[in-house]
Amino acid sequence: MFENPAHRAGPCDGDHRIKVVAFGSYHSGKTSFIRCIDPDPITTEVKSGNGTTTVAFDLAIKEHRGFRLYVYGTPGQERFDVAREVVSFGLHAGVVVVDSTRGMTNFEKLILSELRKHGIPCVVAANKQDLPGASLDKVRADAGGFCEVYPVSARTGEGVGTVLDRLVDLVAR
Ligand SMILES: Nc1nc2c(ncn2[C@@H]2O[C@H](COP(=O)(O)OP(=O)(O)OP(=O)(O)O)[C@@H](O)[C@H]2O)c(=O)[nH]1
Ligand SMILES: [Mg+2]
Repeated sequence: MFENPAHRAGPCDGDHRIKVVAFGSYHSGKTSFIRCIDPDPITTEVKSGNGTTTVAFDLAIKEHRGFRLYVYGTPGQERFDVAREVVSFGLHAGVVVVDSTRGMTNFEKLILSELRKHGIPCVVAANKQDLPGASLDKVRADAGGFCEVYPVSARTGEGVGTVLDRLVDLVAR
């Protein structure tokens, strides 16, 4: 997905714009994460079962520590792989949003290893920490010690600011 490094934005290039892309499996909480960043995001959701699902992308725009962050949410369903590739174009950093009640899926592990392979800064947001079945330790173990993992609840907003701080640090250093 990130195979052409020439298409990457590289380190933040002085214009103070940072593009972050949120990945994760179906219903891990990516759109909710985006809404914590920007209460009036662009979304492309359709009805799915009792809820909704993203079919193209979400976009949150936020001024943060002197940077303008463009945080894109991707579709979780694997059949939307083309949309994910298009939205990922030129990313500075990635965040893998994981449902901590189920642990990291194989798809999320694959995304994480692709990001690492291409040297793209990334962190894991261990989401849904407000739920009783959530395990931060399990997500940390699934990440295999290769990536920083932060506890988040996209329902309460807890931990989202810490993830943004860390992403800015990784890109702007
Ligand atoms: N309790 C709790 N529920 C959450 C949290 N984050 C998301 N949810 C719920 O999980 C469901 C899916 O959330 P979304 O934000 O739509 O997940 P998504 O990853 O964008 O889903 P797709 O676009 O279908 O891949 C919704 O019912 C949310 O309310 C959280 O931190 N805590
Ligand atoms: Mg979504």
